[in-house]
Amino acid sequence: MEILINNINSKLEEYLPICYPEKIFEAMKYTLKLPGKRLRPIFCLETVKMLGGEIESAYPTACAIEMLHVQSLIHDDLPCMDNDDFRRGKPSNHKVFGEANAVLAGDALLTFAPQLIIEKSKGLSDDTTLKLVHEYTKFAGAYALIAGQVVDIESENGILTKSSSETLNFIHLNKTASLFRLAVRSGAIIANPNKLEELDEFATKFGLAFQIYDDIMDEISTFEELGKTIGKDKVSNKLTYVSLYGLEEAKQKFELLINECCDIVNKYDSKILNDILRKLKNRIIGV
Ligand code: GRG
Repeated sequence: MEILINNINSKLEEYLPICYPEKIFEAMKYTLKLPGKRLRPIFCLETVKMLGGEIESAYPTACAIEMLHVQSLIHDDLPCMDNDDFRRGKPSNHKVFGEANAVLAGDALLTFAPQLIIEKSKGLSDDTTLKLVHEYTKFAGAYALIAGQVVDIESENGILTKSSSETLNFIHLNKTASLFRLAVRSGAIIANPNKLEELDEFATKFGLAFQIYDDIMDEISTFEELGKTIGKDKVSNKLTYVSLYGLEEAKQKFELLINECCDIVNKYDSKILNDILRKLKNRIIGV
């Protein structure tokens, strides 16, 4: 897994050279280069690999999805959103570059990512490239990622138009599962579209499980482990799996989903995806 992460990091560096005006590129690269887990690009590249595709052709898409993820983190940390001073163990983007540059850095990553897919994807047909950009725009926009964030903010302000459990599922399916779905679906589009539906089900379940993991970790983890402020959900009375179901039931829901993910991934050959699932499960449930 370390080799794959190093390859992703070198490609991220290669794909984003610094130009004039340097400040915007420095702001874009700052959060991008901090040590994230790179789960979404790994999911994209591993899908390509386990479906027998050419992994090199998928790096621009995998890196574009990481750029979109980083954009969402930079904007999520802004004072007008989740208002967090730390991300990936360091001061968040707006704390270093100011709010205006953080907004612009997010915008620039969001718009550069599809440019990267179009300009750098080698060995893919125009039809495949068009499908990849289409997936990107579908999952980044108001029908997915942004929808999740809007309802998340509304729920924090006490606005609930559906039941709490429906609202929570809507938020997490859109805010968190969207980018895992985008990653895995893109991999299937590159390598074998016949497997798209089954792997999309895996990514959706994983996205929900990962958000439950994130909610549980906010309760049980430390700043050192997570690299961001801990315990904020409880203080702000946020609607989370832990606040709605309690810690034990949240753990059970997490375990059920992770086991379902394992059942799908076991049909394929991916040591890396298996390792990720096992690591998350061990952290929450124990061996
Ligand atoms: C697309 C214009 C546009 C806006 C985005 C701000 C926003 C709207 C959405 C917020 C989405 C968000 C921050 C979801 C949280 C998902 C989550 C669990 C993030 C943490 O992921 P990790 O643990 O992070 O994989 P690292 O740092 O390891 O990459």
